[in-house]
Amino acid sequence: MEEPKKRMLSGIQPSGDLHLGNYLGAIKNWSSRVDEYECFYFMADLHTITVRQEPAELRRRSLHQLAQYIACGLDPEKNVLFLQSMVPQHAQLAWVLNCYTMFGELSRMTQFKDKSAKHKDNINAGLFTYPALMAADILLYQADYVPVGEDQKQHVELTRDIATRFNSIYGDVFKVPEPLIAKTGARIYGLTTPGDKMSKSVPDGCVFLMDDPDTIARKFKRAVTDSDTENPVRYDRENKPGVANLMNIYSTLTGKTFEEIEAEFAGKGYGVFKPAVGEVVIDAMRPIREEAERLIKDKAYLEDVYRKGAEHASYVANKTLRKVYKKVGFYQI
Ligand code: ATP
Ligand code: LTN
Repeated sequence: MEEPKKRMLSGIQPSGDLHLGNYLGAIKNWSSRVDEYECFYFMADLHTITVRQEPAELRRRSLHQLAQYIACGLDPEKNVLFLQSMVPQHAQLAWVLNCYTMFGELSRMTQFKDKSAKHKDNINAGLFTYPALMAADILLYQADYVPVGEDQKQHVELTRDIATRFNSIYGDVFKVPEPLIAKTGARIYGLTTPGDKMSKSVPDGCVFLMDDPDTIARKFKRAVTDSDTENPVRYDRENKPGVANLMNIYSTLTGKTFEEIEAEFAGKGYGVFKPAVGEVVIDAMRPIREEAERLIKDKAYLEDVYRKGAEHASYVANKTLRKVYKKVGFYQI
């Protein structure tokens, strides 16, 4: 008999429009794995409200982000794409797991410390127990692998601890998942702040998937480099972080090695190099933006994807939830 496919699961919060960092660091790699794995990808909107949101904006982004996922190559026929809040089992399992997650463990989470420092007026209980919800997201689907950026590794490790603790009391209920961390090559830094990761909170240095070509060209022209005129285009992450970041973007999108890029731009200055990187990004983003724009107009199709995705996800999630309810002693009829 054929071995069942391993499961892959990940989520992104619909807290802003998707950018080149999300694409190169996460989504591009997700879509390349579809034939090897059974894939579940979702918009983590329950997580998003741990920080105050404008309701109409959250609703808009939840639909637009789905259009962007599909436009990036996540085929809804081959991947289960869904919105977290449409699958009630996430919140249901999260409550149970809250009772198997320790105060001390949650207090050590870096994201909680960072976010509570950033939002001092809204350090709510959801922000604190966020990792128990994330554990529920993963464990409901018995996921084998969780592809995430470095920043989420700590949460996946806590998920493993919660699963192991639960299994040691009740037997093998949960698969213990492994984090899959994107290669360092796909860590993209801000164009204006090459010391920090590209982030939507610094929009000038952030290339959004929905930016038009002129905006992208302008952002690359303004990318921070250095004053080296001798031999400007060479890879030196330590001393030339801006150039290294641009070379990394160029290399990831063209498949060229750093040596090939150095040879291509030998004797040329940043006035030639920066627009060339911009052009490659414009060419890569154009079909994604055009397809996303087309899909956004087809609200009925997107809603149908969400409806089917929630149905499929809910069927899988419910099997795990039933087992958990039985194990902990909830009365079943
Ligand atoms: P923010 O822009 O506010 O920092 P974000 O864009 O990182 O948020 P997340 O939902 O935390 O949003 O990230 C979604 C996925 O994209 C995660 O797996 C994350 O690791 C990855 N990612 C985000 N930014 C980058 C980046 N600059 N380079 C590579 N991967 C990234
Ligand atoms: N916490 C993640 C988003 C997220 C997630 C998940 C990722 C929520 N649930 C489950 C992987 C698996 C973030 O902020 N990027």
